[in-house]
Parts: sequence; C-alpha cells; structure tokens
Amino acid sequence: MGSPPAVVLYEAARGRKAIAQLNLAGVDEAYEVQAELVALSQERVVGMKMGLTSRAKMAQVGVNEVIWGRLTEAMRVADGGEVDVGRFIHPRVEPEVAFLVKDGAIERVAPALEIIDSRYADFKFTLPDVIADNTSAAAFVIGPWCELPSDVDNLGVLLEIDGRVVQVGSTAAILGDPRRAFEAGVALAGRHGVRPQDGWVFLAGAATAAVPLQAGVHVRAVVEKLGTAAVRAC
Ligand code: OOG
Ligand code: MG
Repeated sequence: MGSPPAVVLYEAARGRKAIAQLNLAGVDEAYEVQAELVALSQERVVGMKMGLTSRAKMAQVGVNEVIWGRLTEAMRVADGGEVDVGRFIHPRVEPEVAFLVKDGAIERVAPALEIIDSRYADFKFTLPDVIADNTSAAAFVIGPWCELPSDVDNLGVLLEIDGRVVQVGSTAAILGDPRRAFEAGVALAGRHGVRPQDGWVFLAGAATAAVPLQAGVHVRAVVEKLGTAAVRAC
C-alpha cells in the first residue's frame, strides 16, 4: 500500500518535488487530508485563505469552486522582506486583500501578496486535489493594516514585478465584494469545525491571475486606498 495522501503531499513540499495528481474522490475527504497535512507540519495556524473567488483565478486553473485553506506562521514573510524561492517547486505570486479578524468579524484590511506553489506537476489539479494540497498555500506578505474604506468592494488592484505592472484588477472581482469572501470562508470552514480566531489573517482570494515568481525580482501589490505589500525573491 502507498503512503496516505497527506504524507505524500507533505513529502512533496519538503522535498520540493512535484507529484502526480492524487485524484481524490470527494471534497469532504479532501478537507480531511488538508487538516492532516497541516497537522503533520506542526506549524501554528495563524489564519485562513480563500481560493478561486474570482473568475480570473478560476479560469487560470480550470476549477470553478470557491475553496479555503490554512495559513501557518511558517508561511509569513515580513512586508518588504525577502523570500527564498528555492523553498518552493514552481512558485507563483498574486495580489490579495487581507482582513484581520476580531470577534469573528473583520476588524482591519491590508494589501497583501500570496505565493502559491502547487505540489502537483504542472500546477494541474482537480477540485479535491487542490483542497487536499492546502489550496497551494506557500507564503504570504501582509502590508499595513488600515480601517475598512466604505468602497472596499471597488478598489483598483495592481501586481508589479520590478516596477512593471503585470496584472490589473479590482476588488470587485472577488465575489463582487471581498467581504463576501469572508462570509463564504466562515461558512465553509465552519462545516469543518474551524472558526476564525482573534488575530487571524484572512486572505480573500486573488482578484487577478497569478504569475510565475523567479529569484532576483521585486514584487509589489498595490491596492487603491490601502497601499502596498512588497517582497524580494532571492
Ligand atoms: C489555488 C489557490 C487559489 C486564490 O487566491 O485564488 C488562490 C491555485 O491557484 O493553485 O490562492
Ligand atoms: Mg490566493
């Protein structure tokens, strides 16, 4: 018998070696594998993330369902800091909107970056497989927290690589309003007994497609009214 799926995914991430698709049967089983995978890492969970909350992202990976995953302390990279891309298999970066959680609700908002890294070959997966792989979560960068502007549902989003704009979007692309991604995430995670805790980071899902991340570049997300989040890949 082969290793359990969580172990296969854990070893793939640790060994930086892509694996063949697992072809897991269902979504409930997949969320169980995700929980086991994150438990195996022994990393502290510090938040959650939504995936595929925009058309651009759904189209890029060919999966048309909203998904959620867990963020851990080991994935956190300081704003303006460096990230070693040698840790990953074939990383991509995308602009995000982050919420800070308090009393089960949104307290603050920040511009953010997410680095995703599918553990599957060629970034190809089914819905259950990407859920099991903790929704490709790899690293995240949070910019300065600020008060929620009333028009958080209609802010311009840019992704820059070395000062060049490579993706353009709007927070409106995130389920029509990123606050809706929060509501959806609370409902979906609640089914698995997970409730956002005080101080948790919540990523609403990228408004644009993700782009490959290479060593040596400087990446910046710009969200209108919120400011920027940046990282240097080394
Ligand atoms: C899945 C993760 C999606 C987002 O913001 O939509 C995601 C993937 O694209 O590999 O993080
Ligand atoms: Mg994302």
